[in-house]
Amino acid sequence: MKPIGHKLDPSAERLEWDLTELSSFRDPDRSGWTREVFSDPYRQSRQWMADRMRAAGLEVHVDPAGNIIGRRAGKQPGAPAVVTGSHTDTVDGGGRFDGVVGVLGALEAVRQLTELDVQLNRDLLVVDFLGEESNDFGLSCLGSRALAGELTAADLQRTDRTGTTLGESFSGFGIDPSAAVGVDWARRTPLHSYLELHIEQGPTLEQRQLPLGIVTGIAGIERLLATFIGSADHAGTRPMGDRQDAMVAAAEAVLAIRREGCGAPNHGVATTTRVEAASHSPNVVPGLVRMMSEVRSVDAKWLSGTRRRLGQEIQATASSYGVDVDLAWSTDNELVQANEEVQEIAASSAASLDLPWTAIPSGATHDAVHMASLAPMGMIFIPSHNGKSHCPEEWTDYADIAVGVRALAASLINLDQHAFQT
Ligand code: HGY
Ligand code: MN
Ligand code: MN
Repeated sequence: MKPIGHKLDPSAERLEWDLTELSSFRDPDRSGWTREVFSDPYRQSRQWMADRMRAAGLEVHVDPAGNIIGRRAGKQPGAPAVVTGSHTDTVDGGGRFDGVVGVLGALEAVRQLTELDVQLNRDLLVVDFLGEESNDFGLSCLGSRALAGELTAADLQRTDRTGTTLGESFSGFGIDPSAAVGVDWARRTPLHSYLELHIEQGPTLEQRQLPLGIVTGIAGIERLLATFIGSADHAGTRPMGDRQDAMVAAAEAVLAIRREGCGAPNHGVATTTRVEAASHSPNVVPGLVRMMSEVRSVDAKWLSGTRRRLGQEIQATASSYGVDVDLAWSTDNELVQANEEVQEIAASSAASLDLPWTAIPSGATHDAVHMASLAPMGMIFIPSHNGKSHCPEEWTDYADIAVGVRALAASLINLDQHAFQT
């Protein structure tokens, strides 16, 4: 590691200013710092982001999939680029740091390289990926998924709860859906590596009082949309022993999902995030109920059995209530391992700055999952206060973000010099 590392001194004040400004783009009708994909606050924030990238000296364009890309030219034009970035959309009721730290932190790293007159050999690309968060269409990581060639024409037909298709949402956002599906710049021009800074979104780093995590792998996610089909009845007249109550069958399934996650032998989580009766009347035995759940794990073997285990249990229980159930499974993303050499570079860069770190799996998914199919991938985590995320209480101290940016910048400098062995 060149002596430059010890000169890196990212500004917590600039980071605070940028994060505070970006957080002001929020949906006033929702809690937290809500800036969901395709929303007006998100649309307005992307012009601000492009302007901030330009102010940091980057050459900015928006690719056909809606990703904002800032380019810092390297000394060797044509050499495969080093890529960093993350997302700036949020969940409904989300916080100020998830994803944002990886984009604004990368901007601060760029400012640092420029202030220290560090010329990289390779182009450095800073990307604000479109729509990383899971959404009503049941598809996360829209922009990075498209870059990896994993967004399909069929995906464009997915509908949200209003019946709007994903393709219509792209169009309404000024993105040509077919161009998004066909975006191929990242597959036509080889990329050297991808490294993303992100909050941990869990309690480990704070509990262990460590400033950095080097991510070993990113959990696979199995998503379930279950439709329970019973028989609607008058809630006041239908005898209890003579019902086909879709809500009861769904309630049993919610608990089965929880038992699945609690039963994981090594690592696993399982969550039901939505149960909705088709009728919104309060005096009807639910005849049709939709349930949205997900199961995640870095244990591929265990995760591969979840559809079978849960399918059997949910079907059998529903049947005991005289309820049919349709189980629509989808793999949101496969389990992905971080590249060993990128992990080693991030770890040795941290060590060269006398920053302690630990290896850590990611239960959360990230754009890095899809970027891993385009270049050797790695992630650096910084602590989340109380391990909270996807809620207004999400918090990371600006000083901790600055430490993460130091590690990111040092790692990017070392990645720039690195010739991969594998
Ligand atoms: O769902 C996730 O893990 C990510 O925050 N989108
Ligand atoms: Mn995120
Ligand atoms: Mn998230």
